[in-house]
Formats: sequence, C-alpha cells, structure tokens
Amino acid sequence: MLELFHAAPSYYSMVARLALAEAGVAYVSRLMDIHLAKQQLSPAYRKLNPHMTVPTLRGPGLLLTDSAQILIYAAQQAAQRPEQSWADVDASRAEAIQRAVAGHYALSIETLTFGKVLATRPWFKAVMVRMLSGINAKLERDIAGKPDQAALLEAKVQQNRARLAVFRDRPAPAVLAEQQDQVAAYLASLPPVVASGWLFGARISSADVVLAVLCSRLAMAGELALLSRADLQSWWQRYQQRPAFAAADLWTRFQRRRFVQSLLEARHTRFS
Ligand SMILES: N[C@@H](CCC(=O)N[C@@H](CS)C(=O)NCC(=O)O)C(=O)O
Repeated sequence: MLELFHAAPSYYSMVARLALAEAGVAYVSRLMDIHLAKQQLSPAYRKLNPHMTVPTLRGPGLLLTDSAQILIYAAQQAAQRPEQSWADVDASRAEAIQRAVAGHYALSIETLTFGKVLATRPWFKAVMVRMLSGINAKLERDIAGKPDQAALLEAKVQQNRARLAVFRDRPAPAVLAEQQDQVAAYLASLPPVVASGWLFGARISSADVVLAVLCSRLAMAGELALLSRADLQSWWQRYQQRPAFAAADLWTRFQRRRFVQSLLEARHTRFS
C-alpha cells in the first residue's frame, strides 16, 4: 500500500493529493505537522525525505520526495487505465503540457502566499522572523551534532536565510506585486480553453492538476482576480465540480479548525 506523507493546507501536498485522486491511485494518508511541531525536520523524516519537505510518497520499491515526481508517477498510473488516461499520453501535446507544468513550478507559491499575508497583516512579520530564526538555531545545533548530515542541514539553513532576506528585509507590498505579476504572466501563457474542455483537450493533464491547485491557492489568498481570462474562469468553475477536486481536499480558504485537527492527528504519525 502507498503512504502519502503530507500536510493538510500545504500547497505541494495538494498537488500530490489531486494528482493521485485524478489518477485513481489509493494511498494511506500520513498527516504531518510542518508548522508547529515541524516534523519535517525530525531525523526520522529526514531519512525518508532529505529535502525536509512534504509531500513524500512511499510504497514497496517506491520513494518519491517531490510533488513533481508524484505528478509524473500519477500520470503514468493514469496511462495504464484507458478510461482514466490524461492528455499527457498524447505525444503531440506532451511537450506543451510539460512547459505548462514547468512554468507552474517556476512560480514561488510560498513568496506569493506569505507576501500576501505580510502585506495585509504586518504584525505577522515578527512571528515569521522569530519562527525562521528559531528553526535555523535548531538546525545549526543539529549540524554541530551530526557532521555527516551537515550538507543537507546547511542547505535548509541557507533556504531560511533566503526567506528572511525576502520576508524580513523587503517591503511586503513590493514582494506581493512582483509575485502577482509572475502569476499573471503565467496564466496569460496558458493555451485558450474551449468550452467544456480542459487545458489540452477533452482529457485533463498534469497542467490541469497544477493549475487547479494554483487557483485554489489564489482563492485562499484573495488573489483570484488574477484569473482574469473568461475561458480560465469557466475552466475553474468546471474543475471544482470534478470528483477528484473534493477527494483531494483542496483548500480554497484557510480552515482554522481543520488546521488544528490536522496538527493533533499528525502527532500519531510515525516515519519508520
Ligand atoms: N519542490 C517541492 C517543494 C515542497 C515544499 O516546499 N513543501 C512545503 C510545504 S507546501 C514544505 O514542506 N515546507 C516545509 C519546510 O520547508 O520546512 C515539492 O514540489 O514537493
């Protein structure tokens, strides 16, 4: 049986959940607390996923540590069931689909999300700076104690320094405006969608999966106005009706109670 290590409100976890739901791949849910307990930094999870991020998909002879890999795996699984296969199997469309997926992965969803939070709730900056500095202090202690893992831990420290350089040192409205421009340019680059179809024809594709998660995040961040194209708005309305959309638990608003519940549930998750 496959196990998906993921966090309820996490963007890339949602990519994995939607990809697996669209491909009809069943898995056991292993919820993680990446926010307060920070289970992604624990030595046991680090062994599973050295990037210390979610999602991770584990199964017999399978370990995928990135949502992009899980998306490819899901497309391959879908291809094995003709009634569920995605447009990705169509050689004439594969390259354009891959470009659309790569364009999505070039966006910094985290910068968009927290740029918005900080632009609208400036008090959150102190919380975020304290959190990132605290994590780095802990990682630096770990580096001293575990020289064999120093390179990976050091990479995480550098990533947090880069986050501080954006969220602490730059004005949030400028950070947000930059991300809004990038998302707008990405959305403008997508192909025109015909009524009742998906991005690349009559079947969904990997690009539809990532666009659905992007739209969910834009909705949650109050940035859905960036979806200005009428064809994409109608695509988004239709996508939300797909059974996989509900099955994948895509968050279009922050659900405080469910967030807390997921943190409690995550306490029981083991990684070995
Ligand atoms: N490239 C990775 C990115 C994963 C990622 O950044 N996940 C976030 C949650 S959406 C995470 O685990 N953050 C925790 C951390 O960076 O400590 C993927 O696509 O899986």
